[in-house]
Amino acid sequence: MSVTNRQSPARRRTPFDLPGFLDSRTAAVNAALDRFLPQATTKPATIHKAMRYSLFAGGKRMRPALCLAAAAACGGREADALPLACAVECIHTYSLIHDDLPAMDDDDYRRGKLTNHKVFGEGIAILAGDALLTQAFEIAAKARGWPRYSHQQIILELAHAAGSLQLIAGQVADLEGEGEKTSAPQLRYIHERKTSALLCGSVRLGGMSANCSAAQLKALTDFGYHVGLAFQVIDDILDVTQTSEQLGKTAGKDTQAQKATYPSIVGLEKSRKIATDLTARAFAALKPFKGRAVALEALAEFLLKRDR
Ligand code: GRG
Repeated sequence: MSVTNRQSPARRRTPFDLPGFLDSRTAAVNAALDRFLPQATTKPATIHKAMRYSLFAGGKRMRPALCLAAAAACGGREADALPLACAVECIHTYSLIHDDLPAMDDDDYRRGKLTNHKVFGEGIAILAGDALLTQAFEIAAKARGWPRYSHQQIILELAHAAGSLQLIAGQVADLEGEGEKTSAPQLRYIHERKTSALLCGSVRLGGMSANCSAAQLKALTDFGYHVGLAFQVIDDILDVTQTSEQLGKTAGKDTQAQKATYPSIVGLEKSRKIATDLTARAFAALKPFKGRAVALEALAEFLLKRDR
């Protein structure tokens, strides 16, 4: 796999500038989030401070990047995808705040900083998560609209990814599986919902913002599903191979909580192979884009090789 565009040598362009893409898109997403959210001084200030604290704590912005890259693959305009990129980041950040709570993973650090409840207390952290989830739907509802896909379809997409059949279902299975023997299919069930659903939804929403065809949406879904699964396998690997400083969150938590992970079930080497195979499946899904999905390809490769 290579991030170089697959074209005949005569027409081959320079390799895709992923760092440049990530820097510019992160800046655009941060500026838009800043506009969409109430100011930190808006009453009641505590909740807006808490929402902003986690949202601007330095996340990698991978879901927005995937959303914007999918829009680009379909020839869309960044301005049409930006509200949806922000909406998925709000949902993601809410899930992290709640996941870190004492009743869930009970973590002290996230994104290299103290977790929301450690700074603002449990009550405000719960409310900050709730408010970010709600904010996501407000941002999507207020967006200008997209010719081929209605606001209803877009809102449904967000609700589906975040709801009790996907994100929440994954978290429920994860909680209930702690300390239990988990089979590989059950682990796949958890990863599909806890992680892949929102990543896949981010990709699909990017395509939808660009008025993608049904065939393009199918290809993006295939891509997002496999990239999402690879993302969690890599996350599991990093949990046992990296330090807390590198990750910006407590390393070794999965082992400590006796959570089933790919490394704990099949070992590190096989886990790496699984992540590589899933990424290859993601690449294959992009074939219909005939070289126009360079940003998505570069992101898939980056996510496979990431170290945090
Ligand atoms: C609704 C309480 C509740 C939870 C939903 C998403 C989730 C379930 C829990 C979050 C914790 C977790 C391990 C989720 C899996 C997805 C994942 C690997 C999140 C970390 O994403 P990154 O690495 O984080 O993109 P940053 O901080 O860079 O945005």
